[in-house]
Formats: sequence, structure tokens, C-alpha cells
Amino acid sequence: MIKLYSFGPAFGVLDPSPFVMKVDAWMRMSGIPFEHVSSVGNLRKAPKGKLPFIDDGGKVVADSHLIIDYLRQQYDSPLEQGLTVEQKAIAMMVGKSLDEHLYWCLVYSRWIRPDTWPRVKATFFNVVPLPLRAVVCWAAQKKVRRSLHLQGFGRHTDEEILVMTTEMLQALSDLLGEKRYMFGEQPSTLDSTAYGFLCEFILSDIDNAFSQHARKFNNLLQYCERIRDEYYPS
Ligand SMILES: N[C@@H](CCC(=O)N[C@@H](CS)C(=O)NCC(=O)O)C(=O)O
Repeated sequence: MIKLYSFGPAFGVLDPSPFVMKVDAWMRMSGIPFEHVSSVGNLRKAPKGKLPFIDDGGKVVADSHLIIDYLRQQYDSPLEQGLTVEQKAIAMMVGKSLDEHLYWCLVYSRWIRPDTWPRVKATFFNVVPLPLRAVVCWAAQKKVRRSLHLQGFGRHTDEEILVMTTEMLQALSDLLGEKRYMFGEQPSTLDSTAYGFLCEFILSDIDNAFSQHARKFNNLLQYCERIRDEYYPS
């Protein structure tokens, strides 16, 4: 059976990583059996130093995009069937803007915001022995701050990042409209990506200005709850 290497449940969702959730949702929506191998320690085994990666009978694939490309070639997934060329193009562009833009909004909202960082710190680092904990937390936050700075988001104000996040959510809400899934009655790859990200804002038990704004989009809230109820029954 396919093994999905993940972090493990945190913040009230199955995994704190939207990339893990994206792959998880893709396999569930495709009806492909798999199991989680969950541990923060997986990062040390990860071929690219990031999660997720999968092991499919000895074939190891890292990076959510490449994993889905691989699975699409190996397994018969209904998620791509019936989409027009235009829909596939939209899915690619929207999916990548979640991976490359909304992701950094999420990282900022969790790792930098003073109202949420204590929660993140406790979740990931309470296992570190006390004398070392403060230094490990400081170093981890510094690394994230540096990544945000190099990426560019770290140069924006809190208010600017909140506005950018809300604009992304508004665009997703407009794209979804009254439909069940992004392209109609059936889920597609874009829904696995959208759910992967939206659940981290909407279904997570983190309560900050970012998640509060996200939950105000009624159709996105119902979308997340619908997917959770259908694909995550337990
Ligand atoms: N492009 C990668 C991004 C994966 C990624 O950024 N994973 C984060 C968690 S959300 C991670 O493992 N970070 C650990 C680190 O950078 O040390 C994908 O799509 O899988």
C-alpha cells in the first residue's frame, strides 16, 4: 500500500501541512488506498527535506505536485476525467497560486503572528527538552522569518498580508460560486488542492484574523465541511 509521509494531526486537522492535505485529499477523492506514516521526524528522511513524500512499493516520490503527477500516471483517477483543456489550464494556474502565494500567507499567519506563534511553538517544540527548547524555537522561527524575507512576503505588513489572503479567498469563493466542486458536480485535482489549503484556514482550530476572515466565506466553509464529511468520515 502507498505510504504517505506526513507530520501527523495538529491544529484540529489531519495534518498541519496543506501540501500533505492536498495529496491526502487527491488519493481519497481518487479512491486510491494509502496509509499515513506520521512523524515530524520524517523531515530527516525526506529526499528533498520537505513533506510530503510517498513510497509506493519502493518508488519514492517527493513534492505534492510530482506525487500527483506520478499517481496520475500509475493509477486510474477519475479526477481528471471530463475536464476541458481550458479547465485543466485554470486548475494548473489556480493550484500553483495556492502553492506559491496562499501558502506563504498561511506560513506568516502561523509562524510570525504573535497571537498564533505560541500555539505553533507548543505544538511542534514541546517535545524538545526544556533547557534547549527556547533556542530551538528561536532558531526555527528565525529560519521561517528568513524564508519569508527571501520569498518577499516577509517585507509586507500584517495588514497587507491579511488583505492578500482575503483577496485569494474571495477569488476562490467566486470561482466556486454555488457549485458543489470547482468545476461542477464532480471533484477534480483543483478541489484536492483547494481543500488542502482551505481546511488549514477554515477547519483548523487556530483562531486568528486570517481564519476568521476565511470562515466568513460561506460557500468556502460549506465546501470544506462537505468534503470533510464525504471523504473524512471519522
Ligand atoms: N513544493 C513542496 C512544498 C512542501 C513544503 O513546503 N512542505 C513544508 C511543510 S508545509 C515543509 O516540509 N517544511 C519543512 C522545512 O522547510 O524545513 C510540495 O508541494 O510538496
